[in-house]
Formats: sequence, C-alpha cells, structure tokens
Amino acid sequence: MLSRSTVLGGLLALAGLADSKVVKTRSGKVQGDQCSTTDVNYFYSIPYANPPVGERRFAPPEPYYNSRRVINATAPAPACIQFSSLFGENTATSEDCLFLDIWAPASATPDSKLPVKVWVYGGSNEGGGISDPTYNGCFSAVDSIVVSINYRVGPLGFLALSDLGLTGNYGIMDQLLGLRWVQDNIAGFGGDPRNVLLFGQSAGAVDSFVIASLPEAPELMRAAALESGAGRDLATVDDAKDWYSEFLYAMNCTEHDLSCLRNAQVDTIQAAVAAMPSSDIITVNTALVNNGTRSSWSPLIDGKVIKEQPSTVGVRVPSIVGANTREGSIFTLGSYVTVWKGKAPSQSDYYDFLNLNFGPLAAQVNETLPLASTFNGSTLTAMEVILTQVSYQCPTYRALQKAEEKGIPVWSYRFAHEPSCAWYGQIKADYIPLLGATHTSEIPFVFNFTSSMPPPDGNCTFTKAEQAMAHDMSRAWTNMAQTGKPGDENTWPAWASKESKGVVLNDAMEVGVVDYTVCDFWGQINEGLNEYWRSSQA
Ligand SMILES: *[C@@H]1O[C@H](CO)[C@@H](O)[C@H](O)[C@H]1NC(C)=O
Ligand SMILES: *[C@@H]1O[C@H](CO)[C@@H](O)[C@H](O)[C@H]1NC(C)=O
Ligand SMILES: *[C@@H]1O[C@H](CO)[C@@H](O)[C@H](O)[C@H]1NC(C)=O
Ligand SMILES: *[C@@H]1O[C@H](CO)[C@@H](O)[C@H](O)[C@H]1NC(C)=O
Ligand SMILES: *[C@@H]1O[C@H](CO)[C@@H](O)[C@H](O)[C@H]1NC(C)=O
Ligand SMILES: *[C@@H]1O[C@H](CO)[C@@H](O)[C@H](O)[C@H]1NC(C)=O
Ligand SMILES: CC(=O)N[C@H]1CO[C@H](CO)[C@@H](O)[C@@H]1O
Repeated sequence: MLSRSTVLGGLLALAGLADSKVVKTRSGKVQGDQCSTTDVNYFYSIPYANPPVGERRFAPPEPYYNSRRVINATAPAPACIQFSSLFGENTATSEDCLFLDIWAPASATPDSKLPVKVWVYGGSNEGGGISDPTYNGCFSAVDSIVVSINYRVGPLGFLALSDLGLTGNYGIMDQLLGLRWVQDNIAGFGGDPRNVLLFGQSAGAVDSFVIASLPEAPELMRAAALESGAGRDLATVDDAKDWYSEFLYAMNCTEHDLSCLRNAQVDTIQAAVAAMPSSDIITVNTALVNNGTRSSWSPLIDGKVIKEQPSTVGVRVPSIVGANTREGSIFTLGSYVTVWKGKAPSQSDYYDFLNLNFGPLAAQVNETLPLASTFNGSTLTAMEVILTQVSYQCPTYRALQKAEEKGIPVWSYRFAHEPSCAWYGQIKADYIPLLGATHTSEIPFVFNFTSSMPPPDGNCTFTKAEQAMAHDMSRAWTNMAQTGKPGDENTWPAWASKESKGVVLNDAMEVGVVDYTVCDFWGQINEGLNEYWRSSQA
C-alpha cells in the first residue's frame, strides 16, 4: 500500500518536473524563464552574498541565506560599479551587485548531473558584468549548466592598503564564494558539483589562474580553462603601496581614516580613479608598470587569501591554457584612434613605450628586436606584437611549463581566426580586419554564438566553418568540465614542452604546434625586471 507521504512526494516530484523553471536554493526559490531561441532556461540575478555596501565595502563577502524568499529571476542583474571605459558595461550598475546567473537545459532535472561551466568575465579587473549579451549562456548550455558570477572590480574589488588594514582581493573572494554557492546549490539545477569547470578570459583568466593555484581549488573545481591571461606574476600588497596610495590621495582621504573611504559616494570613487596618474603610453605586463602593481587593479599576494605567488605554485587542476595571435591589436587600435589621431606612432613614441615598460632592459629589447628588421619599421606592429607576447602568450607559456613541472595535465591552444561578425556591440564591422584574431575574439566561439551577431540582436551570421568551430570549442570546454580533458589525443593532444602540441584555431580546430619560441627571450626579460624591481625596493 502506498503511504500518503509517498503519494504526495510523487506529486511534488511531478510538479518539479512540470516546471524546471523553478528551483530551490539556499538564496531562495528561484523562478526563471526559457530562452527565446533555445531549449535552455535562464535564472538571472541570484544573490550569493550580502550586499557589499556600508561596513561591507572593502571587506570579504558574506554568504547570503534566505531560503524562504521567492526570487524573480527573469530581470538581468546590474553590473558592479565600473571603472573602465574600454571593456566597461553600459548596462545598469549598482554597488549591490553580488549576483550570479545560471543557464540550464530545459530538460534538466536534479538527477541530470550535468557538467557545470562557471564563467569569470574580463575587463582588466576594472569593468565587466554578467548581463553583457556576449556572455549569454542560451547557446552553450545545451549540454551543460553555465554559471556566470558578478564580482567587484576596481578599488571596490581590489584596494589594498596595509595602513588601513585593507588586504584587497575582495573580487577574488567574491569568485570563491560564488564557486562555493555552486557546490552547494547547483545539483538543484541539474548540475554535478564534482564536474565544475572554471573558465575566464583576460582579467577573468588572471583571476581564474589565481584561484586554480590555491590549495582549495581541487575542492571547488575539476578543471580550468584560462583564455588570454594565465601565468602572470602578481605584486604583493607592499609592492602595490605607492600605486594604491594614489587612490587614497585622489579621494582626499588620509591614511588613518577608513570611514572616509567607506562613506564616500560611488561617483566620488569613480572620479578619484579617473584622477589617478595615468599615461597615454600603452603598458604591457611587467614588474615596472604602475609602480610595481603590473596593472592598475589586480589580485595581490596578501598572505591570507593568496599566500604564495600563483605563477610559482602553478595550477592545481587540469587546465586549458591558451591565447590569441593578435591579442594586442584591440589596444593599439584604441590608442591609434584616441592618442595618435589616426597617424602611426612616431619612433620616439615607440622608444617611450620601451622605456616605460622595460626600464633598464629597454635597450636590450630594442637591440634583440630591431624595429626595422623585426617589425618592418612599423611602430604600431611592434607595439601590438610586444603586447601580445609579453602580456598574453608568454605568461601562458610559463603557466604551461609550471604545470608540466608539477605534473598537472594541461592543453594549449592558439586562436588565429578573424571572426566574420563583430562579437561586442561596440566593435564596428569595418574594424574587424584591422583587429584580426584579437583579444576577446575567441569568446563567441566558446559561448557557441553563431547568429544575431553582434549580440543581442545584430544581423550577422557566422559561416558554416565558424559554426563548426564554435561547436567544437564549446564542446571541448564542456568535455573539460565533464572529464577533465578537452578531447582525446587525436583531437587535442596534451601539452608538453618537448613538442608544444595543442590545437590551432584558424579555419577549423586542428591539432598543431602552439609556438612559444619567442618566449625564451621574454622569460629572461621578465625575470630580469622582477629582480630589478625587488632590488630597487630593498
Ligand atoms: C519579474 O521581473 C520581470 C522583469 O523585470 C517583470 O516583467 C515581471 O513582471 C516580474 N514578475 C513578477 C511576478 O514580479
Ligand atoms: C551550438 O549551437 C547550435 C545551434 O546554433 C546547436 O545545434 C549546438 O548543439 C550547440 N553546440 C554546443 C556544443 O553547445
Ligand atoms: C579632492 O580635492 C580636490 C581639491 O579640493 C578636488 O578638486 C577633487 O575633486 C577632490 N576629489 C574627490 C574625489 O572628491
Ligand atoms: C633603439 O635603437 C635605435 C637605433 O639603434 C636608437 O636610435 C634608439 O635610441 C634605441 N631606443 C631605445 C629605447 O633603446
Ligand atoms: C614592409 O613594408 C613595406 C613598405 O611599407 C611593404 O611594402 C611590405 O609589404 C611590408 N612587409 C611586411 C612583411 O609587412
Ligand atoms: C545589418 O545591421 C547593420 C548595422 O546595424 C546595418 O547597417 C545593415 O543595414 C543591416 N543589414 C541588413 C541586411 O539588415
Ligand atoms: C603610473 C605611476 O603610478 N607612475 C608613478 C610611479 O612613481 C613615480 C615616482 O617614483 C611617479 O612619478 C609616477 O607617476
């Protein structure tokens, strides 16, 4: 005989089946909706932390619990407060921004145990947000769950000043708390918490690389995919003191007054960031940039959350680590328009660029890579190539080498394809040939975007070959979540320094050599500048 509770339980399970758009979490009962174009449900604006405002500004995030609340999960979340123009969001923003979005196949049930892909957006740790239409999961969550985490950026995410007891890394702690939320809640959406991939691009890869190097990484994720940003050295909180103090001065706050920072209006903070020293010269990722921080806002070695240099520890989970052929072009084109007003930068602009970024080693760079013979005399090409290699390809190479040394399996790629459609609304179609396979150009492929480009409602469609490549790339990322490998040895061989094999994505995803030979030279320059910086601080 069936007991009453079994019958009721059965009915409730049926009710659950009937509506996969309603899921219970520790943050509340989440009511989502279905994507208009695919059989995927979305759940927007799920709070995973208490609002990081007031006393919680410049502080670690606190987990949010409110299981009795009903959340209308159909309205896009605001982005965190933005501090960047190039990759800043033009959607709504709020300091109350610690939300995450989830996409799941409409057919998913709590028994599905699907692989989970958790996205960390880029934007120099100064901008970016989960509601950006280019990061929409409706096209890639066909065979997996996609999660996207908002995290604090700029000073609100990374300000570190020992005198005020601020150790920075709030944005990193947001991402870690988001990953813990995924562990505790994703099964309800049909995900398997044991099969989580953390994937990020640019600053999102910088941050994901840091997280993948932490001792707790293996509990939070099975694998990582690091697109254009892995392997960089981090500054310490001490190294960053001069640069971060510039923010305090620009705020008109004193070294002993945290309440001055906590009580300030958000637009005052934005004005202070805009007033910090900056130069028109393009910077690359070296120890000298921004007086030792390497980039303006960044995770730092704080002795608490990040105890050791991530590039020395290496990733602790299997990882895809790659970069694009022309990363630098989007940055040099930006300066070409705004700084050089459509003219080629002069030789003296180029030497200023070398001196600012390489200081005492500028002459060595200049002699090893003469402008005339290496770059055909083009200062613009020279800056683009140096930026591509120093900030992206060669840190990527060091991350691969470190993983090999530690016995962690890694797979590499070089994205070499010029997309036929724009992937961000701000990119004009005319610019695409000038940009080529630039920074961010692999993103639509990883998200399996192939039509209505640029998102959300453009009129450009990818070619058949591009559609196949998008399918292959998003499938490889899902495989990574599910099995810890992007494919088999025939489709994507693991990387080893000896042959440096991986995949090259030009007209298709094909096995090939991912060439890092230029990185032997840049590795020496990186070490030389790290040593120079350390000795200048002694
Ligand atoms: C949920 O939010 C959407 C979008 O803001 C709105 O249109 C809808 O009316 C809301 N639903 C409820 C039940 O509040
Ligand atoms: C990519 O999107 C296409 C539809 O545009 C879909 O048929 C395919 O299953 C998707 N592939 C992956 C791996 O997400
Ligand atoms: C700091 O003070 C200066 C001088 O009074 C003023 O110009 C500036 O706007 C102030 N900065 C902020 C962020 O309020
Ligand atoms: C680079 O080399 C050229 C030609 O030898 C020289 O004129 C220039 O001053 C050098 N620049 C730097 C930054 O070393
Ligand atoms: C080098 O520059 C010359 C003159 O501007 C041009 O004709 C040639 O195509 C360039 N070569 C390459 C490899 O870019
Ligand atoms: C596609 O969109 C662009 C930019 O909005 C517009 O200029 C063009 O006319 C559109 N083309 C078609 C065929 O609708
Ligand atoms: C970008 C930046 O912060 N540069 C500063 C580095 O430090 C010197 C003084 O040592 C300043 O003059 C620069 O403005």
